[in-house]
Amino acid sequence: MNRIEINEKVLSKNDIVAARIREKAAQTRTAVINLTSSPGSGKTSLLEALLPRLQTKYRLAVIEGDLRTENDADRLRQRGINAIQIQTGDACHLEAAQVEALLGTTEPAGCAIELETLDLLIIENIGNLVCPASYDLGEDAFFVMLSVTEGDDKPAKYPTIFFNADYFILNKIDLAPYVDFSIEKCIANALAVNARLKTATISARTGAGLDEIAQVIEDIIVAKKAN
Ligand SMILES: Nc1nc2c(ncn2[C@@H]2O[C@H](COP(=O)(O)OP(=O)(O)OP(=O)(O)O)[C@@H](O)[C@H]2O)c(=O)[nH]1
Ligand SMILES: [Mg+2]
Repeated sequence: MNRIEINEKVLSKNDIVAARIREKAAQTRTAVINLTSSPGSGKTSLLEALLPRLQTKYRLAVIEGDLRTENDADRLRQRGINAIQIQTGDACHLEAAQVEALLGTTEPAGCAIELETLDLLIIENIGNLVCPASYDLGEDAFFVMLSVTEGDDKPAKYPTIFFNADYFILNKIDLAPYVDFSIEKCIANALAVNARLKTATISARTGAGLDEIAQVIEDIIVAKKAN
């Protein structure tokens, strides 16, 4: 019997849609960031603190993912940020098709976000350190966040998301003196999983470290424009 060897990776349906988003964002030179963490690490707080100042320079929008409520999109809208909420019902992660449906790549007439008009699209994924790790959303950069109340062993326990991430943001460092958490150990655990990971320690509450994150995002936007 003749055997045919197939060496190419078989793309999942999600990968195919993510590739379409990436292609579209390449055409419009829009930087796309996927931000995820466990529930309540401070993703929306970071966006609330950071985006009003980035918005003075760049055209941006946010897609918010949660199982239920418009709370996070409302919080950002109150700060003048263009935000659209996806409610997944029971699903623990966003899929590329849900993002594409808002971008109008399948139905231009009904699109909610025009990539052509944006320098930056941030997707705040559902709070979960497991499922979002495996779903490409067509992003240029994948940010994973953790906060100091969650335990410094989490990168070792949930390695896939840290392995797939580009940036690791450790939030709520203002609370570090009050909890049993070693920042050094946590970062070492993250780097042991992924030595390429860039790391930053911040407090969305006090503003510590936010200049660095703003610069990282700006660099991603500028690199996208130059491509
Ligand atoms: N002390 C302190 N509290 C923070 C900080 N960042 C966020 N919080 C608080 O943490 C809680 C959760 O913050 P959110 O911004 O809603 O977290 P999230 O990751 O967006 O949550 P989900 O979208 O529900 O997963 C809120 O009560 C925030 O005020 C921080 O840097 N320091
Ligand atoms: Mg949130």
